[in-house]
Amino acid sequence: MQAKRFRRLAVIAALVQPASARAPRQFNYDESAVPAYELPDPLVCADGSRVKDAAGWRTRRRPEILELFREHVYGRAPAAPSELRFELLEEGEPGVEGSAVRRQVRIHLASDVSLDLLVYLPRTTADASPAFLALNFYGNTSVHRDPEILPSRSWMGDNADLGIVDHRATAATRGARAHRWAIEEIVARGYAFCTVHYGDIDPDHDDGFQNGVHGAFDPSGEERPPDAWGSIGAWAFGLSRCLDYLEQDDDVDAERVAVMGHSRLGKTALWAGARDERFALVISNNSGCGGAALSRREFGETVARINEVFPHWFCGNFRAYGPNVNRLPVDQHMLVALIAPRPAYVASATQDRWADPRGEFLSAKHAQPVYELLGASGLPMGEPPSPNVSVQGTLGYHVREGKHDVTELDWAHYLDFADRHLLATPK
Ligand code: GTR
Repeated sequence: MQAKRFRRLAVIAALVQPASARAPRQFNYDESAVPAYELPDPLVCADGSRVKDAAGWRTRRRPEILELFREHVYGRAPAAPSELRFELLEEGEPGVEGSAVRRQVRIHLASDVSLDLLVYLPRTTADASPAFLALNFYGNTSVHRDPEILPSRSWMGDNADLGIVDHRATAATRGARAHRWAIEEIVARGYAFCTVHYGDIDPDHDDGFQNGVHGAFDPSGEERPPDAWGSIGAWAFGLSRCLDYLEQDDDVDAERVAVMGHSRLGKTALWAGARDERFALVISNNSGCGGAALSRREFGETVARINEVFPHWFCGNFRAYGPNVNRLPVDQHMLVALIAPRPAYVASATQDRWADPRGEFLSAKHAQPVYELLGASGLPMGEPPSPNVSVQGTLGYHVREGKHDVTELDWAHYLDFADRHLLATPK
């Protein structure tokens, strides 16, 4: 009787929980239950021929894979806007130890869409510094307590803990996510740190693509094609516009910019690096499904579920693969392969099983044949390393102990990886 009552209570509790908290229980977390799958070969073209050299990869297979991701996963983004304009909002002595200058720049994309880029420059004797560029979830003010950071003007996800109500930042958001950003360490190691609030580019909700860059650049009055860009495509487009700015900022070496992102913004960093070859290095932190995790493993979050809960992240065509992921002409190892031979780092967390740590490792591993074809090393390990240990070749990987987050340990590995690849070949 008692057991029955508890069961009923559990059912009621499950029903009142939001879908996001409830759903994972129906998902597979058992390695032995991962279905058998065959990955598309990143080196075999659609016509069945195998590319045998770097030229074949560059001219045939790479464009083909990029096109497959555009058509079936992230959608097509427009070209850089002709109206792009940069406005210096503020420059001053930063409240960040070890940084020489804080610069805040408004990047105007269209008459009513602009991004506020926050830049901390390191103290350095070099003419131009390598940089980390990352999108943030809760506005530039959330990344550090520096009182001069300008508050975000755009949509952000409600978060009672951070004092965000009605999608607007309040004083409470200042520094609220500082633990995720090792800014002092980044500038101490000679890198500029650059960040933009992702809501400046496109609000993260299923709004029919009326606002943000979609509202500004999509043809009006036309039905959306099934390969139109979703929000990940939009955020990646925004990162490229930040790089457009950095290209003309003399204090930053735009040929040595690492793009980094966490979670949905890790998916975005991978897609940004795949489509824009100006990014010198790419870091995916706990990006999971639609990011570094192999879709065909269906471990943790699945393609069906991500399309159901976040229909605006991808293009319409991606939805068709939920019920049959094996029909996808790509898997996510090919997204990592698109970054080759540039360095790419994938990181997981032991408790972040929703993001499938093993599937994230395998994506990097299965991108290796492309790196090797291009004369770069891959990942110097066949199996995931012990927790917290970083393995680094031209591909890097670690699985941090703990939950879905970004920590100092993650940054320590990213900085070592960046030092190895971006500082070894200064301009
Ligand atoms: C989850 C989603 C993941 C991940 C995460 C995040 O709800 O299922 O794919 O992107 O959100 O971005 O925080």
